[in-house]
Amino acid sequence: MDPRVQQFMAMIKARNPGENEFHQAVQEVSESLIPFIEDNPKYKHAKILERIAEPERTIIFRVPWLDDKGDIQINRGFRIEMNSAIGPYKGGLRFHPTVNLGILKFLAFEQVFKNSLTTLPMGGGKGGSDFDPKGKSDNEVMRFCQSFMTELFRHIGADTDVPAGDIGVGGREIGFLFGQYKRLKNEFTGVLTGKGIEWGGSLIRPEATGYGVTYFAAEMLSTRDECIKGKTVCISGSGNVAQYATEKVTQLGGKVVTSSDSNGFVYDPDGIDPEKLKFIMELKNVKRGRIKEYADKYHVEYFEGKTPWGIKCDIAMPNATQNEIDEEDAKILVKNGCICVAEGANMPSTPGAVEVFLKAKILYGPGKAANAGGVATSGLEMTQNSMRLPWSREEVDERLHTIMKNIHATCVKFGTGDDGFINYVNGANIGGFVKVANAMIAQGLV
Ligand code: NDP
Ligand code: 2IT
Repeated sequence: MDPRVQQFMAMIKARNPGENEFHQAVQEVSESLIPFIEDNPKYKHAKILERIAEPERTIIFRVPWLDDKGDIQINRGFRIEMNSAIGPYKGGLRFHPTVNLGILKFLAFEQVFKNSLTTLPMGGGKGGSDFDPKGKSDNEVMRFCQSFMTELFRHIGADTDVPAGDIGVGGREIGFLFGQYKRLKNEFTGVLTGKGIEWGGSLIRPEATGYGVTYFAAEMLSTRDECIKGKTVCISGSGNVAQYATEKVTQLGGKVVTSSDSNGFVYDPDGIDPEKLKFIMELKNVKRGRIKEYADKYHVEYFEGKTPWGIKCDIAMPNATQNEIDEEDAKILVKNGCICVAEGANMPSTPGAVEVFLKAKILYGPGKAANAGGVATSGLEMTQNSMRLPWSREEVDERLHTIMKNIHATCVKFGTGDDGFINYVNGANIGGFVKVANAMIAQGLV
């Protein structure tokens, strides 16, 4: 390892003990940025890297709520307000039993660079809770959301901090959170994104991350005169991002052969067509069932406790969670002829896996670039809320598509090496950094 990175990471680890995912995210970024900063000493003198890795504010709070039996439950709530140099804090809320400070700090840190790449004026933040929505009734989820917002409301605002969804937080949860915010503040504002279309939401926001990651994959493929049409695609996850990535890949003529959840994956060699996708959407968004039921219904193979990376594919889209592709998985993907990895999830590839992809010189699009379509469209929802005018589906989709092309162009600009290989990791990290760093310098010691 570069001794400068080693020294920086020793400081980060000492200041943030036990926060492994945060260390991982900071290390990946610092490997790109430290050489860049050496060449651009104004960032070094201003200690931008040291400042950018320290949240502006961290809020941790108790969330008590009553379950259906009348028993008291206690969860922990968080909001990491990471960086506001280029706009209000912006980023999702995750409700999952694994949520802790280190995971949310990694997500908030990534969000700063991602939001900068979108070209829209949004700072970075992330929040959530160790609350597990699985197996809870709608009423329990509502009571939890109301209690969570009863503390969070004092820290957020349309011009201050604008949360949205992430794992375990979809339309239902955003509705309950928004309702409680409105009661407490007596204000109808764009304080959350991912709202319902009847009450301030944007068309295409539900689709945006999955569509965006597919647009990004198409851009990457076009650098090698390739396209989605005719390609076999392995997708992990079966939630929001996975569903709409499956839809868009299929629309563009690709064949999605896998879908998964935390219990296992299904392999459908004929492809998940629109009718089968409708079944997954009903299963996951309404019945809240397990992906195994797909295998029972369509008589395809189900692999309990496994991830889909052993299935031969041209394109892999990890759309579930962090560190879901390890070094071994990456080697198998490359060996099986995978030419493109586009990350719908945040940090789904371990550092060892990333190294395999970069060494093999395949097209590797890291999450902070490839999945930025979700937050970008949240930014477009904020714009529409400010104007008090909604845009059509076509208008939002067109803007999303343009933004994904621009993010790709930024990665090409900052990531192309002397041999012509586009290192999208460097491209996204440096491209996202410059705007935030310049804004921090301009605003003085804040
Ligand atoms: P959802 O909650 O809608 O779906 C998550 C999916 O991933 C589910 O299929 C879930 O399975 C699976 N999953 C979650 N945790 C794990 C785990 N520990 N191991 C295996 N599988 C798991 O979330 P989203 O689709 O919104 O988010 C997916 C990823 O995309 C996350 O990394 C998120 O940060 C990222 N992302 C989301 C954006 C958005 O707009 N929603 C924007 C950009 C990135 P199960 O149901 O069994 O838990
Ligand atoms: O990781 C992400 O970019 C999100 N979960 C979406 C954040 C947002 O504010 O829309």
